[in-house]
Amino acid sequence: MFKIYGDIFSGNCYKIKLLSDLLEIKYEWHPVDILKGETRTDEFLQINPVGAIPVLVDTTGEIYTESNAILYFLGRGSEYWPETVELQTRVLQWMFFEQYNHEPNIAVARFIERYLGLPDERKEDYLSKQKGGNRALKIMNSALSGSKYLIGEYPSLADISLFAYTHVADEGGFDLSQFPAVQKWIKNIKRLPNFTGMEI
Ligand SMILES: N[C@@H](CCC(=O)N[C@@H](CS)C(=O)NCC(=O)O)C(=O)O
Repeated sequence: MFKIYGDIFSGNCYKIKLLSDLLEIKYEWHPVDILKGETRTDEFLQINPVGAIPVLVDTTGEIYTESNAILYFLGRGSEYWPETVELQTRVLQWMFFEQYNHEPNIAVARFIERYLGLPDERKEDYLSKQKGGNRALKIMNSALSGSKYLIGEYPSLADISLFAYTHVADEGGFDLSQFPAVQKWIKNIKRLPNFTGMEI
C-alpha cells in the first residue's frame, strides 16, 4: 500500500488524497503537523530534503514529492490523464499555472488566515495576495465559462490540482460568488463518483 505523508487541510496534500479516492487507490495516511515543525525534523528531511508535504512513498519504497508530480504518478493511465499529447500539454499548462499563479496567492492567504489566525504582522502579506489570487480565479472563471472542466467536457488532473485550494479559497478572503463558472465547476467536481472532502 502507498504511504502519503500530509496535512489533510493543506490543498497540496488533499489533492493527492482526492485523486487516490476517486481512483480507489489504497493508501496509509501519515499526518504531519507543519505548525509543530514536523516537516523540518532530521527524520523528515531524510524523506524529503525540501522539508515539505505531501510526500508519497510507493510500495517499493520509492519516494515522490511535489503534489502535481504525485498526481501524475497516480493518475497517468486513468481517465484523468488524456490520451493525446495536445490535451496532456493543456493539463500540464493548468498544473503549472496552479503552482505559479494560483497556489502562491490563494494557498498563502489561506494559510495566513486559517492556520495563523491573520496576525497583524502578516496582514500586509495577506492583502498583497488578494490581487493575484483574484486574477487567477478570473482566468479560471473565463476558461470554465466555455467548458464544463478546464480542458473540455471531462475532468482531468488539472481539475483535481486546481480544485484543492479553489474550493476553500473563501478561507483566504476570496469571494467565490464573483466567479459563477468556478462555483458551478466546484459543484461538478463534488458530484464525481467517489469524491471525498478534506477529511481523513
Ligand atoms: N510545490 C510543493 C509545495 C509544498 C508545500 O509548500 N507544502 C507545505 C504545506 S502546503 C509545507 O509542507 N510547508 C511546511 C514547511 O515549509 O515547512 C507541492 O506542490 O507539493
